[in-house]
Amino acid sequence: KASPRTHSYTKYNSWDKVQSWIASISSSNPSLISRQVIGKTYEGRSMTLLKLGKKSSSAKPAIFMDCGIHAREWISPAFCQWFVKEALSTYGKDSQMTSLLDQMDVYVLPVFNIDGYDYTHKSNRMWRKTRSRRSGSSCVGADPNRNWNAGWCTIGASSSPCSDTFCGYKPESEIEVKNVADFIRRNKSAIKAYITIHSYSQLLLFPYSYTYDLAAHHSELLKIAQGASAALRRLYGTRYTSGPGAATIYPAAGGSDDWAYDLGVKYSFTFELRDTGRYGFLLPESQIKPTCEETMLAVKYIAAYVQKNLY
Ligand code: PAY
Ligand code: ZN
Repeated sequence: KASPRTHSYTKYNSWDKVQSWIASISSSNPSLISRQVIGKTYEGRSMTLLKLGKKSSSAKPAIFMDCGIHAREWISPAFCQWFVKEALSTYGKDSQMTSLLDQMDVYVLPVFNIDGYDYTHKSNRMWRKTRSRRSGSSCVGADPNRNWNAGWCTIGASSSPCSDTFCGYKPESEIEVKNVADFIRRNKSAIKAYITIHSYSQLLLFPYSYTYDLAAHHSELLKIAQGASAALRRLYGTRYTSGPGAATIYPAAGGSDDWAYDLGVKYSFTFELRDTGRYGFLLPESQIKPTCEETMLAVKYIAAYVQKNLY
């Protein structure tokens, strides 16, 4: 069993490695981290959610962050692992992290689409979707970022099971989406921010993607995204573009950020990490460290804003 110290944060770890890391890191520091299984994937793997935060006798507001909705976006789970490590190692040293974990809980789902992630390591590096099957179609999986109940399958999604953007047979047809949606619904009053990590394109997106209509909190979300992008850029000069999904990348219905926002989670963001296409999904391992370091600054910027603007 890998201890959190021997785990490599600068490699793209297989699901088996991530799974043993989840077990060891959550038992390494019981006063700051705990874990809970929120359900199983289609293929039966346990979806373990980590909760970071100082134990408190009263209810704490929370941030929910997931990585690896799309199987091939390997830098994304690498970032969630990095975030957990950094949170634990800087608590008590970095004043912002200390105050964040004292006052709030941060839920981290290290790999959302575990079946797909495992498949990209073993069979097809460019797989994007889940691995669900249904009789009547020989095509496998649905797009877990088109399967949420937010303008479901109306635009930028396909109703064809063989498409890479297949929206599924109905909203939350994918068990992984249902498990996370159920958790967020159950904890709706605590969850103040939703952050989902994708790659690539270097964008910081916020609602909406299912419509060109501006979100009710558009100017506040834009201001936060621009502040977070500026913080990120300060480290290595990496340029991000901020804006609503539909106008900034493309219209796409059924996404998790729009769903969380419409549920009432005001601070809802989608990161598209490095790069802008040179390597795309095949970002070299040598870029894991700088990518994670700069992304930490943006995520911490958003967290600090949320902490100061609880609602
Ligand atoms: O919010 O509009 C949104 C979602 C955008 C992402 C999506 O298609 O779900 C963007 C893509 C992603 O990360 O999956 C971008 C990558 C490069 C892709 O596959 O096109
Ligand atoms: Zn993605």
